[in-house]
Amino acid sequence: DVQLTINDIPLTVPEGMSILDAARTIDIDIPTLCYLNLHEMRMNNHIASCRVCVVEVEGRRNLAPACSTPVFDGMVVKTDSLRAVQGRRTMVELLLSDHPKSCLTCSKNLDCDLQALAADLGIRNITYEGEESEYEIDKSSLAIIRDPNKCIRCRRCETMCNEVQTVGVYSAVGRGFETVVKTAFDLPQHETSCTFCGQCVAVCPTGALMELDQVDKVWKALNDPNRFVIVETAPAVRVALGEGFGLEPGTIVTGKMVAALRRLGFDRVFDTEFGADVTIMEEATELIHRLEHGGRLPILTSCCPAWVKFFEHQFPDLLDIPSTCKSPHEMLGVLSKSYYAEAYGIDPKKITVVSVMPCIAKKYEAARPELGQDPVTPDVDIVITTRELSRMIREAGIHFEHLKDEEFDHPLGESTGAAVVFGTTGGVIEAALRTAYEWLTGHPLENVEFEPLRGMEGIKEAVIPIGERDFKIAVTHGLGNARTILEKIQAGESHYDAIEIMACPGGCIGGGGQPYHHGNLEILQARANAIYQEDRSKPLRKSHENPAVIKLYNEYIGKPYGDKAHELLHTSFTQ
Ligand code: HC0
Ligand code: SF4
Repeated sequence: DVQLTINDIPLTVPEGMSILDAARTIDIDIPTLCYLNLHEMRMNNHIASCRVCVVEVEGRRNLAPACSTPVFDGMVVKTDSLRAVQGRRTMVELLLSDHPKSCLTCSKNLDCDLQALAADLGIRNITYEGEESEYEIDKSSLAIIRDPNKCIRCRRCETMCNEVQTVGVYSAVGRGFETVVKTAFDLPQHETSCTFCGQCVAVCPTGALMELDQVDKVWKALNDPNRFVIVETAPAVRVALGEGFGLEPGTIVTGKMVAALRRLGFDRVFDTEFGADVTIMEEATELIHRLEHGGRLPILTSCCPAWVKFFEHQFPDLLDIPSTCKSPHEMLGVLSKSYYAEAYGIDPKKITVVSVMPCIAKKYEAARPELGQDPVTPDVDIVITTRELSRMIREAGIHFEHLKDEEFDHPLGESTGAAVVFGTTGGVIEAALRTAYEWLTGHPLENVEFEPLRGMEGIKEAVIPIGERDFKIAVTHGLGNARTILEKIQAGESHYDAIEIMACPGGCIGGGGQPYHHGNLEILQARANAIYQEDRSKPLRKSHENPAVIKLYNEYIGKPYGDKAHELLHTSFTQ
């Protein structure tokens, strides 16, 4: 340990710690736009490119970047001296001199770290008349918009994509002012191996990386008298949407969210969780089918579209092991346009299904041609993120905090606790086990909570005895962790029966479309806790006990994994 003082406050911290992290231990925030140490995700961006965190170190002539300067014994640091503050302002002014001044119309407006810092530092004019770079905006993908003009070269996206997700889409080229973060060979985003997980968007401090905004499309559908507009909401949205309205992370806003969606004018408010319960009916049956017919194991969950794109690109030899189930929001979409439409006499061609997701990749998934009954009838028409929904609510002038709770519409709004846990890492496999256990043993499962599958560990493993057989289960989140486990399977070093994989650290609660965590991962933990609390509060906690799901199978689908189920609820993967 070393002893030092920061702003005359004495403190003791471990050797090797940066000044910036040391200051945080005594609640002094040194601003930074590039540094990001998300220990739990194994992300550490410490390239000292923005130079906003400069501080004065006694005995040194130059200001030191706090993020990359380690503490030493007897060090005397001033973060708030006139020189340090001036240095910081100069750096921000330089960044602003080469940044578009279109904050008012930027989609990151009021959520931008650069804007917030300029406000905090009281910058009122930009003294440096620099030359502004001009780059083309990349609108090639159906999920992510990349505007290099707003890039401040912090390289967080690069670290996230290369080191945490191991996809390697971005790299910085050039030096100094000329540096720019580009895709490999400067390819349009949709031609790269990008999975659209959106984690780069989640850590971008400015509006350089944003989701494709589809709010206008939703307004248009809502205002078209010829459209019957159905909305469905993902499990993870209800534990994060409140953050957009100043509520504490982890506040459960299911009832308010339903009320807000009705006020926005949706004709029906359904729940992706109904689709999640149906997914479990199919996936548990598929697992049992593979066990009985000597099918290939492990079975991999396939409801995360970024993960699907990742294995299609990177592990084409494993294309036959993921479950063929469509993801829950796709199942809900196709059931809305078939089962529900037939029962209520609505022309499926007039139905628009909008799904609200924590995820950016769902935008790309919904556009996959095989996920629809025919080319003009996709299962899901429009996907908006949690952030886009909170904007719509504000745009409509709805006081979200004051709304009274309302219930989802029936029957596609009914769900069990098993469906809500889909929203956090480990949840899908836990839900599947709750059903598979009862189907395989014929006995009721007393304790439905599988503790070893829970928590934020990157790779979790557990052996779960079911009847005569021990099931070896793994759970991973973050694509880098997924790669580790798949490479072991390829090499024949590991044998599992089932693996859940989610692309985003934390699972869907940490999705790229959620309210920004700004580097505070306690927010993800609070959302996860809320998911488990919602599960405990449900009277039914096993998917196969959902009465509306039982009715769906009796009246419409027939057997799980049967012909009708295959036609509507299953898909295939391509290289
Ligand atoms: Fe998820 Fe889903 S759990 S992927 O993370 O399976 O996005 O929340 O909606 O579809 O249900 C996201 C979340 C979903 C789907 C469900 C699954
Ligand atoms: Fe990489 Fe994910 Fe961003 Fe694509 S969306 S560039 S895969 S971090």
